[in-house]
Amino acid sequence: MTSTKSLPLGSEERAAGNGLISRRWLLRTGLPAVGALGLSSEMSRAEELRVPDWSSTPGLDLTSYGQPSPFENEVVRPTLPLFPEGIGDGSGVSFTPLEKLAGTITPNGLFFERHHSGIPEIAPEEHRLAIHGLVERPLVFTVEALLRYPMVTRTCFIECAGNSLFNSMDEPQQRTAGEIHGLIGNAEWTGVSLAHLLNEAGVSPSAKWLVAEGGDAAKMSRSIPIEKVIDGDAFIALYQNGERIRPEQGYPMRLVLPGWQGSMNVKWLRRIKVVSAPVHTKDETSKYTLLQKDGKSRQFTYEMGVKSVITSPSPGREPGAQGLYQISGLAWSGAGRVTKVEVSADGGSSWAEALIPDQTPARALTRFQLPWVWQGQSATLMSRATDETGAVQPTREAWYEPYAPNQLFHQNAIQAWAVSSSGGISNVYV
Ligand SMILES: Nc1nc2c(c(=O)[nH]1)N[C@H]1C(S)=C(S)[C@@H](COP(=O)(O)O)O[C@H]1N2
Ligand SMILES: [Mo]
Repeated sequence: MTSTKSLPLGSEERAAGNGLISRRWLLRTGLPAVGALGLSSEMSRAEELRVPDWSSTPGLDLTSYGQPSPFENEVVRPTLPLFPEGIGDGSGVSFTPLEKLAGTITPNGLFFERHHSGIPEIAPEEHRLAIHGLVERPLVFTVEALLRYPMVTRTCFIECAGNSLFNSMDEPQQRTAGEIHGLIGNAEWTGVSLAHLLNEAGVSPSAKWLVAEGGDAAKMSRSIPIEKVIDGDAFIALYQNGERIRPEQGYPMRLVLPGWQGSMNVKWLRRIKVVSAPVHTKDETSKYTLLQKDGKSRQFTYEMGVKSVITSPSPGREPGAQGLYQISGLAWSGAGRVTKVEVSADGGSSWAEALIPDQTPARALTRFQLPWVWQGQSATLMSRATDETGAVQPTREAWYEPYAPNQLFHQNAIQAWAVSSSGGISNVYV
Protein backbone atom coordinates (compact mmCIF):
# COMPACT_ATOMS: atom_id res chain seq x y z
CA MET A 1 0.00 0.00 0.00
CA THR A 2 1.32 3.41 -0.93
CA SER A 3 0.57 6.63 0.82
CA THR A 4 1.03 10.08 -0.71
CA LYS A 5 4.00 10.53 1.63
CA SER A 6 5.96 8.10 -0.49
CA LEU A 7 4.80 9.73 -3.73
CA PRO A 8 7.48 12.14 -4.90
CA LEU A 9 5.00 14.91 -5.64
CA GLY A 10 5.37 18.51 -4.58
CA SER A 11 2.45 20.76 -3.68
CA GLU A 12 2.86 22.53 -7.05
CA GLU A 13 1.67 19.29 -8.66
CA ARG A 14 -1.65 19.35 -6.84
CA ALA A 15 -4.09 20.61 -9.44
CA ALA A 16 -7.37 20.59 -7.50
CA GLY A 17 -8.93 19.23 -4.33
CA ASN A 18 -9.22 15.66 -3.07
CA GLY A 19 -6.12 14.20 -4.70
CA LEU A 20 -6.06 15.54 -8.27
CA ILE A 21 -2.56 15.92 -9.72
CA SER A 22 -1.59 18.30 -12.53
CA ARG A 23 -1.67 16.98 -16.08
CA ARG A 24 1.76 18.62 -16.50
CA TRP A 25 3.13 15.79 -14.39
CA LEU A 26 2.13 13.37 -17.18
CA LEU A 27 4.13 15.35 -19.73
CA ARG A 28 7.43 14.93 -17.92
CA THR A 29 9.95 12.75 -19.66
CA GLY A 30 10.57 10.36 -16.80
CA LEU A 31 8.21 9.27 -14.09
CA PRO A 32 9.75 8.89 -10.64
CA ALA A 33 12.01 5.89 -10.01
CA VAL A 34 10.50 2.42 -10.21
CA GLY A 35 8.87 1.43 -6.98
CA ALA A 36 8.38 4.97 -5.78
CA LEU A 37 4.82 4.97 -7.12
CA GLY A 38 4.09 1.67 -5.43
CA LEU A 39 2.76 0.20 -8.69
CA SER A 40 5.61 -2.16 -9.49
CA SER A 41 7.58 -4.29 -7.08
CA GLU A 42 11.32 -4.49 -6.99
CA MET A 43 12.72 -7.80 -8.21
CA SER A 44 14.65 -9.53 -5.52
CA ARG A 45 18.10 -10.76 -6.41
CA ALA A 46 17.21 -14.33 -5.53
CA GLU A 47 14.09 -14.32 -7.73
CA GLU A 48 14.24 -15.88 -11.18
CA LEU A 49 12.04 -15.04 -14.15
CA ARG A 50 9.98 -18.19 -14.40
CA VAL A 51 9.75 -20.18 -17.67
CA PRO A 52 6.12 -21.30 -17.88
CA ASP A 53 4.87 -24.14 -20.12
CA TRP A 54 3.72 -21.80 -22.86
CA SER A 55 7.28 -20.54 -23.21
CA SER A 56 8.75 -23.97 -23.80
CA THR A 57 6.31 -25.75 -26.15
CA PRO A 58 4.93 -24.75 -29.58
CA GLY A 59 1.70 -22.79 -29.46
CA LEU A 60 -1.64 -23.00 -31.27
CA ASP A 61 -2.14 -23.06 -35.02
CA LEU A 62 -2.86 -20.21 -37.39
CA THR A 63 -6.42 -18.86 -37.48
CA SER A 64 -8.35 -17.49 -40.46
CA TYR A 65 -10.17 -14.82 -38.48
CA GLY A 66 -8.65 -13.73 -35.17
CA GLN A 67 -10.58 -13.56 -31.93
CA PRO A 68 -9.78 -11.82 -28.63
CA SER A 69 -7.93 -13.78 -25.95
CA PRO A 70 -10.22 -16.28 -24.18
CA PHE A 71 -9.17 -14.51 -20.97
CA GLU A 72 -11.07 -11.46 -22.24
CA ASN A 73 -14.37 -13.25 -22.83
CA GLU A 74 -16.19 -11.01 -20.40
CA VAL A 75 -15.59 -8.00 -22.62
CA VAL A 76 -18.95 -8.10 -24.38
CA ARG A 77 -21.84 -5.80 -25.30
CA PRO A 78 -24.55 -5.89 -22.59
CA THR A 79 -27.82 -6.34 -24.48
CA LEU A 80 -31.25 -4.94 -23.74
CA PRO A 81 -33.97 -6.37 -26.00
CA LEU A 82 -37.00 -4.08 -26.03
CA PHE A 83 -39.52 -6.89 -26.14
CA PRO A 84 -39.57 -10.12 -24.13
CA GLU A 85 -37.90 -13.13 -25.64
CA GLY A 86 -40.17 -14.95 -28.02
CA ILE A 87 -41.60 -11.88 -29.73
CA GLY A 88 -38.30 -11.79 -31.52
CA ASP A 89 -38.62 -8.75 -33.76
CA GLY A 90 -34.95 -7.97 -33.15
CA SER A 91 -35.74 -4.56 -31.67
CA GLY A 92 -33.47 -3.37 -28.88
CA VAL A 93 -30.05 -2.08 -27.97
CA SER A 94 -26.67 -3.42 -26.99
CA PHE A 95 -24.10 -1.17 -25.34
CA THR A 96 -20.43 -0.57 -26.06
CA PRO A 97 -18.69 -1.66 -22.80
CA LEU A 98 -16.90 1.71 -22.47
CA GLU A 99 -15.28 0.95 -19.12
CA LYS A 100 -13.54 -2.13 -20.53
CA LEU A 101 -11.89 -0.38 -23.48
CA ALA A 102 -8.98 2.02 -23.93
CA GLY A 103 -7.99 4.52 -26.59
CA THR A 104 -10.79 5.87 -28.76
CA ILE A 105 -11.63 3.34 -31.48
CA THR A 106 -14.52 0.97 -30.80
CA PRO A 107 -13.65 -2.57 -31.91
CA ASN A 108 -16.17 -3.73 -34.53
CA GLY A 109 -17.47 -6.63 -32.44
CA LEU A 110 -18.18 -4.27 -29.52
CA PHE A 111 -19.76 -1.37 -31.42
CA PHE A 112 -23.17 -0.65 -29.84
CA GLU A 113 -26.30 -1.71 -31.71
CA ARG A 114 -29.69 -0.12 -32.07
CA HIS A 115 -32.06 -2.00 -34.33
CA HIS A 116 -35.72 -1.13 -34.74
CA SER A 117 -36.47 -4.40 -36.46
CA GLY A 118 -33.48 -6.68 -36.22
CA ILE A 119 -30.53 -7.13 -38.57
CA PRO A 120 -31.57 -7.92 -42.15
CA GLU A 121 -29.51 -10.58 -43.92
CA ILE A 122 -28.64 -8.74 -47.11
CA ALA A 123 -26.95 -10.52 -50.01
CA PRO A 124 -24.60 -7.81 -51.30
CA GLU A 125 -25.00 -8.73 -54.97
CA GLU A 126 -28.75 -8.22 -54.70
CA HIS A 127 -28.63 -4.95 -52.80
CA ARG A 128 -29.31 -1.69 -54.65
CA LEU A 129 -29.02 1.96 -53.65
CA ALA A 130 -31.33 4.35 -55.52
CA ILE A 131 -30.97 8.14 -55.75
CA HIS A 132 -34.14 9.67 -57.17
CA GLY A 133 -36.71 12.44 -56.75
CA LEU A 134 -35.71 16.00 -57.71
CA VAL A 135 -32.77 14.97 -59.86
CA GLU A 136 -31.97 15.13 -63.58
CA ARG A 137 -30.97 11.47 -63.72
CA PRO A 138 -32.34 8.97 -61.21
CA LEU A 139 -29.53 6.52 -60.50
CA VAL A 140 -29.20 3.05 -59.09
CA PHE A 141 -25.95 1.65 -57.69
CA THR A 142 -24.78 -1.85 -56.97
CA VAL A 143 -22.27 -2.42 -54.17
CA GLU A 144 -19.77 -3.42 -56.84
CA ALA A 145 -20.24 -0.05 -58.59
CA LEU A 146 -19.85 1.97 -55.38
CA LEU A 147 -16.61 0.17 -54.58
CA ARG A 148 -15.13 1.70 -57.76
CA TYR A 149 -15.69 5.31 -56.64
CA PRO A 150 -13.01 7.42 -54.94
CA MET A 151 -13.15 6.71 -51.20
CA VAL A 152 -13.08 9.02 -48.20
CA THR A 153 -11.84 7.80 -44.83
CA ARG A 154 -12.72 9.51 -41.60
CA THR A 155 -13.03 8.73 -37.94
CA CYS A 156 -16.21 9.81 -36.22
CA PHE A 157 -18.61 8.68 -33.54
CA ILE A 158 -22.20 7.59 -33.92
CA GLU A 159 -24.30 8.25 -30.82
CA CYS A 160 -27.93 7.28 -30.29
CA ALA A 161 -30.20 10.21 -29.35
CA GLY A 162 -31.32 7.99 -26.46
CA ASN A 163 -27.81 7.52 -25.09
CA SER A 164 -27.54 8.15 -21.31
CA LEU A 165 -31.34 8.18 -20.97
CA PHE A 166 -31.00 6.30 -17.67
CA ASN A 167 -29.67 9.54 -16.19
CA SER A 168 -32.95 11.28 -17.08
CA MET A 169 -34.75 9.02 -14.60
CA ASP A 170 -35.69 10.31 -11.16
CA GLU A 171 -33.38 7.96 -9.28
CA PRO A 172 -29.79 7.32 -10.34
CA GLN A 173 -29.58 3.88 -11.92
CA GLN A 174 -26.78 1.61 -10.74
CA ARG A 175 -25.31 0.54 -14.04
CA THR A 176 -21.82 0.59 -15.55
CA ALA A 177 -20.48 3.50 -17.62
CA GLY A 178 -21.14 1.42 -20.76
CA GLU A 179 -24.66 0.48 -19.67
CA ILE A 180 -25.48 4.16 -19.18
CA HIS A 181 -23.42 5.95 -21.83
CA GLY A 182 -22.46 3.15 -24.22
CA LEU A 183 -24.93 3.87 -27.00
CA ILE A 184 -21.95 5.41 -28.76
CA GLY A 185 -19.24 3.95 -30.93
CA ASN A 186 -16.28 5.51 -32.71
CA ALA A 187 -14.87 4.03 -35.89
CA GLU A 188 -12.72 4.80 -38.87
CA TRP A 189 -15.25 4.63 -41.69
CA THR A 190 -14.40 4.41 -45.39
CA GLY A 191 -16.91 5.07 -48.12
CA VAL A 192 -18.17 7.30 -50.92
CA SER A 193 -18.99 11.00 -50.52
CA LEU A 194 -22.73 11.47 -50.91
CA ALA A 195 -22.20 14.94 -52.46
CA HIS A 196 -20.30 13.17 -55.22
CA LEU A 197 -23.21 10.85 -56.03
CA LEU A 198 -25.78 13.66 -55.83
CA ASN A 199 -23.67 15.63 -58.28
CA GLU A 200 -23.75 12.74 -60.68
CA ALA A 201 -27.54 12.53 -60.39
CA GLY A 202 -27.84 16.31 -60.96
CA VAL A 203 -29.78 17.88 -58.12
CA SER A 204 -32.58 20.24 -59.24
CA PRO A 205 -32.56 23.85 -57.91
CA SER A 206 -35.77 23.22 -55.92
CA ALA A 207 -34.11 20.44 -53.93
CA LYS A 208 -33.75 21.35 -50.25
CA TRP A 209 -33.96 18.07 -48.35
CA LEU A 210 -33.20 14.40 -48.74
CA VAL A 211 -35.00 11.42 -47.34
CA ALA A 212 -32.78 8.46 -46.48
CA GLU A 213 -34.45 5.05 -46.11
CA GLY A 214 -33.08 1.80 -44.74
CA GLY A 215 -33.52 -1.67 -46.19
CA ASP A 216 -34.65 -3.35 -42.95
CA ALA A 217 -38.26 -4.15 -42.08
CA ALA A 218 -38.45 -1.01 -39.88
CA LYS A 219 -37.49 1.10 -42.93
CA MET A 220 -35.84 3.77 -40.79
CA SER A 221 -36.48 6.99 -42.73
CA ARG A 222 -35.10 10.43 -41.95
CA SER A 223 -35.32 13.87 -43.57
CA ILE A 224 -31.93 15.53 -43.97
CA PRO A 225 -31.31 19.17 -44.92
CA ILE A 226 -29.33 19.08 -48.16
CA GLU A 227 -26.56 21.41 -46.85
CA LYS A 228 -25.26 18.68 -44.56
CA VAL A 229 -24.52 16.73 -47.71
CA ILE A 230 -23.57 19.39 -50.29
CA ASP A 231 -21.29 21.52 -48.05
CA GLY A 232 -20.81 18.96 -45.39
CA ASP A 233 -19.29 15.65 -44.68
CA ALA A 234 -21.98 13.04 -45.30
CA PHE A 235 -20.86 9.79 -46.86
CA ILE A 236 -21.96 6.24 -47.53
CA ALA A 237 -19.79 3.92 -45.46
CA LEU A 238 -18.79 0.54 -46.87
CA TYR A 239 -15.93 -0.18 -44.46
CA GLN A 240 -15.66 0.01 -40.67
CA ASN A 241 -12.17 0.03 -39.13
CA GLY A 242 -10.66 -1.33 -42.31
CA GLU A 243 -12.99 -4.28 -42.92
CA ARG A 244 -16.36 -4.35 -44.62
CA ILE A 245 -19.04 -2.85 -42.42
CA ARG A 246 -20.57 -5.34 -39.99
CA PRO A 247 -24.16 -6.59 -40.48
CA GLU A 248 -25.07 -4.92 -37.17
CA GLN A 249 -23.78 -1.59 -38.47
CA GLY A 250 -25.59 -1.70 -41.82
CA TYR A 251 -23.90 -4.17 -44.19
CA PRO A 252 -23.44 -3.64 -47.05
CA MET A 253 -23.72 0.15 -46.60
CA ARG A 254 -24.88 2.85 -44.23
CA LEU A 255 -25.23 6.59 -44.29
CA VAL A 256 -22.85 8.47 -41.98
CA LEU A 257 -23.66 12.04 -40.95
CA PRO A 258 -20.80 12.90 -38.56
CA GLY A 259 -21.92 14.42 -35.26
CA TRP A 260 -25.64 13.94 -35.90
CA GLN A 261 -27.93 11.76 -33.84
CA GLY A 262 -27.63 8.03 -34.42
CA SER A 263 -30.97 7.48 -36.10
CA MET A 264 -29.99 9.78 -39.01
CA ASN A 265 -27.15 7.37 -39.82
CA VAL A 266 -29.44 5.07 -41.74
CA LYS A 267 -28.20 1.49 -41.92
CA TRP A 268 -28.75 -0.96 -44.79
CA LEU A 269 -29.28 2.18 -46.90
CA ARG A 270 -31.46 1.50 -49.95
CA ARG A 271 -32.82 4.84 -51.10
CA ILE A 272 -32.13 8.55 -51.08
CA LYS A 273 -34.97 10.66 -52.38
CA VAL A 274 -34.29 14.32 -53.15
CA VAL A 275 -37.25 16.48 -52.06
CA SER A 276 -38.18 20.12 -51.47
CA ALA A 277 -39.29 19.87 -47.81
CA PRO A 278 -38.98 17.48 -44.87
CA VAL A 279 -41.45 14.63 -45.13
CA HIS A 280 -42.15 14.08 -41.39
CA THR A 281 -41.63 10.33 -41.35
CA LYS A 282 -42.73 8.13 -38.44
CA ASP A 283 -39.14 8.24 -37.17
CA GLU A 284 -39.19 12.04 -36.81
CA THR A 285 -42.72 12.54 -35.47
CA SER A 286 -43.67 9.63 -33.22
CA LYS A 287 -40.00 9.32 -32.17
CA TYR A 288 -36.92 11.50 -31.74
CA THR A 289 -38.78 14.66 -30.76
CA LEU A 290 -37.98 16.47 -27.52
CA LEU A 291 -41.00 17.45 -25.40
CA GLN A 292 -40.47 20.79 -23.65
CA LYS A 293 -42.06 22.24 -20.51
CA ASP A 294 -44.35 24.46 -22.60
CA GLY A 295 -45.91 21.37 -24.19
CA LYS A 296 -44.23 21.94 -27.56
CA SER A 297 -41.89 19.36 -29.04
CA ARG A 298 -38.61 20.15 -30.70
CA GLN A 299 -38.24 18.28 -33.97
CA PHE A 300 -35.13 17.75 -36.13
CA THR A 301 -32.62 18.03 -33.30
CA TYR A 302 -29.68 16.73 -35.25
CA GLU A 303 -26.47 17.63 -33.52
CA MET A 304 -25.27 15.67 -30.49
CA GLY A 305 -24.21 17.92 -27.60
CA VAL A 306 -20.79 18.24 -25.97
CA LYS A 307 -20.29 15.41 -23.49
CA SER A 308 -17.80 13.37 -21.50
CA VAL A 309 -17.73 10.44 -19.10
CA ILE A 310 -15.09 9.03 -16.78
CA THR A 311 -14.68 5.36 -17.67
CA SER A 312 -12.06 4.61 -15.01
CA PRO A 313 -12.58 4.63 -12.10
CA SER A 314 -16.25 3.81 -12.62
CA PRO A 315 -18.63 1.05 -11.50
CA GLY A 316 -16.77 -2.20 -12.19
CA ARG A 317 -13.44 -0.34 -12.36
CA GLU A 318 -13.12 0.39 -8.65
CA PRO A 319 -9.77 1.33 -7.13
CA GLY A 320 -8.21 -1.50 -5.12
CA ALA A 321 -5.19 -0.60 -3.02
CA GLN A 322 -4.72 3.01 -2.04
CA GLY A 323 -2.29 5.08 -4.05
CA LEU A 324 -1.90 6.46 -7.53
CA TYR A 325 -4.56 6.04 -10.23
CA GLN A 326 -5.22 7.60 -13.63
CA ILE A 327 -8.67 9.06 -14.05
CA SER A 328 -9.48 8.35 -17.69
CA GLY A 329 -12.47 8.85 -19.91
CA LEU A 330 -13.99 9.88 -23.22
CA ALA A 331 -15.15 13.27 -24.48
CA TRP A 332 -16.88 14.26 -27.72
CA SER A 333 -19.05 16.85 -29.41
CA GLY A 334 -21.30 16.74 -32.46
CA ALA A 335 -20.40 20.38 -33.13
CA GLY A 336 -16.67 19.81 -33.72
CA ARG A 337 -13.53 19.42 -31.62
CA VAL A 338 -13.29 19.04 -27.87
CA THR A 339 -11.05 21.85 -26.62
CA LYS A 340 -11.02 21.20 -22.88
CA VAL A 341 -11.95 18.52 -20.36
CA GLU A 342 -11.98 19.36 -16.65
CA VAL A 343 -12.12 16.83 -13.85
CA SER A 344 -13.34 17.23 -10.29
CA ALA A 345 -12.82 14.81 -7.39
CA ASP A 346 -14.86 16.82 -4.90
CA GLY A 347 -18.28 16.94 -6.54
CA GLY A 348 -17.59 20.09 -8.55
CA SER A 349 -16.08 22.35 -5.84
CA SER A 350 -12.72 22.44 -7.62
CA TRP A 351 -11.70 21.43 -11.13
CA ALA A 352 -8.42 20.56 -12.86
CA GLU A 353 -7.79 20.39 -16.58
CA ALA A 354 -7.23 16.87 -17.87
CA LEU A 355 -4.63 15.94 -20.46
CA ILE A 356 -6.06 15.68 -24.00
CA PRO A 357 -4.21 15.48 -27.33
CA ASP A 358 -3.00 18.80 -28.80
CA GLN A 359 -5.07 18.17 -31.90
CA THR A 360 -8.36 16.57 -30.94
CA PRO A 361 -10.42 15.17 -33.84
CA ALA A 362 -13.73 16.79 -34.84
CA ARG A 363 -16.87 14.77 -34.12
CA ALA A 364 -14.85 11.82 -32.87
CA LEU A 365 -14.04 10.47 -29.43
CA THR A 366 -11.17 12.06 -27.50
CA ARG A 367 -9.45 10.31 -24.59
CA PHE A 368 -8.67 12.38 -21.49
CA GLN A 369 -6.51 11.46 -18.51
CA LEU A 370 -5.50 12.89 -15.14
CA PRO A 371 -3.52 11.37 -12.25
CA TRP A 372 -5.31 11.00 -8.92
CA VAL A 373 -4.16 9.90 -5.49
CA TRP A 374 -6.73 7.89 -3.59
CA GLN A 375 -6.02 7.37 0.09
CA GLY A 376 -9.34 5.88 1.10
CA GLN A 377 -11.11 9.25 1.11
CA SER A 378 -14.65 9.44 -0.21
CA ALA A 379 -14.81 11.36 -3.47
CA THR A 380 -17.23 12.43 -6.17
CA LEU A 381 -15.59 12.18 -9.59
CA MET A 382 -16.95 14.29 -12.43
CA SER A 383 -15.79 15.38 -15.89
CA ARG A 384 -16.90 18.41 -17.90
CA ALA A 385 -16.11 18.90 -21.58
CA THR A 386 -15.98 22.12 -23.63
CA ASP A 387 -16.02 22.18 -27.45
CA GLU A 388 -14.67 24.56 -30.08
CA THR A 389 -17.95 26.50 -30.24
CA GLY A 390 -17.50 27.30 -26.53
CA ALA A 391 -20.36 24.99 -25.51
CA VAL A 392 -19.82 23.51 -22.03
CA GLN A 393 -21.32 20.23 -20.85
CA PRO A 394 -24.25 21.15 -18.56
CA THR A 395 -25.10 19.99 -15.07
CA ARG A 396 -28.04 17.60 -14.89
CA GLU A 397 -30.23 20.36 -13.50
CA ALA A 398 -29.33 22.82 -16.27
CA TRP A 399 -29.80 20.11 -18.89
CA TYR A 400 -33.29 19.31 -17.65
CA GLU A 401 -34.39 22.96 -17.44
CA PRO A 402 -36.18 23.33 -20.83
CA TYR A 403 -37.74 19.86 -20.89
CA ALA A 404 -40.94 18.19 -19.74
CA PRO A 405 -40.53 15.43 -17.11
CA ASN A 406 -39.28 12.15 -18.58
CA GLN A 407 -37.82 13.73 -21.70
CA LEU A 408 -35.06 11.25 -22.43
CA PHE A 409 -33.28 12.24 -25.64
CA HIS A 410 -29.99 14.14 -26.03
CA GLN A 411 -28.95 13.61 -22.39
CA ASN A 412 -25.45 15.14 -22.18
CA ALA A 413 -25.34 16.15 -18.52
CA ILE A 414 -22.22 15.78 -16.37
CA GLN A 415 -21.88 12.26 -14.92
CA ALA A 416 -20.92 11.98 -11.24
CA TRP A 417 -19.46 8.79 -9.71
CA ALA A 418 -19.37 8.60 -5.91
CA VAL A 419 -16.34 6.70 -4.55
CA SER A 420 -16.87 5.50 -0.98
CA SER A 421 -14.11 5.10 1.60
CA SER A 422 -14.15 1.35 0.89
CA GLY A 423 -13.64 2.02 -2.82
CA GLY A 424 -17.17 1.14 -3.99
CA ILE A 425 -18.51 3.32 -6.81
CA SER A 426 -22.08 4.38 -7.48
CA ASN A 427 -23.96 6.61 -9.88
CA VAL A 428 -25.11 9.78 -8.09
CA TYR A 429 -26.91 12.99 -9.03
CA VAL A 430 -25.21 16.09 -7.58
N1 LIG B 1 -32.28 1.08 -41.25
C1 LIG B 1 -32.06 1.38 -39.98
N2 LIG B 1 -31.13 2.32 -39.71
C2 LIG B 1 -30.89 2.66 -38.44
C3 LIG B 1 -31.59 2.06 -37.36
C4 LIG B 1 -32.54 1.04 -37.68
O1 LIG B 1 -33.18 0.45 -36.81
N3 LIG B 1 -32.76 0.75 -39.00
N4 LIG B 1 -31.35 2.49 -36.08
C5 LIG B 1 -30.84 3.85 -35.97
C6 LIG B 1 -30.49 4.22 -34.64
S1 LIG B 1 -31.76 4.70 -33.63
C7 LIG B 1 -29.18 4.33 -34.24
S2 LIG B 1 -28.78 4.91 -32.72
C8 LIG B 1 -28.09 3.88 -35.11
C9 LIG B 1 -27.32 2.76 -34.41
O2 LIG B 1 -26.23 2.36 -35.18
P1 LIG B 1 -25.43 1.04 -34.81
O3 LIG B 1 -26.42 -0.05 -34.57
O4 LIG B 1 -24.51 0.80 -35.93
O5 LIG B 1 -24.68 1.36 -33.56
O6 LIG B 1 -28.53 3.40 -36.36
C10 LIG B 1 -29.65 4.07 -36.89
N5 LIG B 1 -29.93 3.59 -38.20
MO1 LIG C 1 -30.84 5.73 -31.77
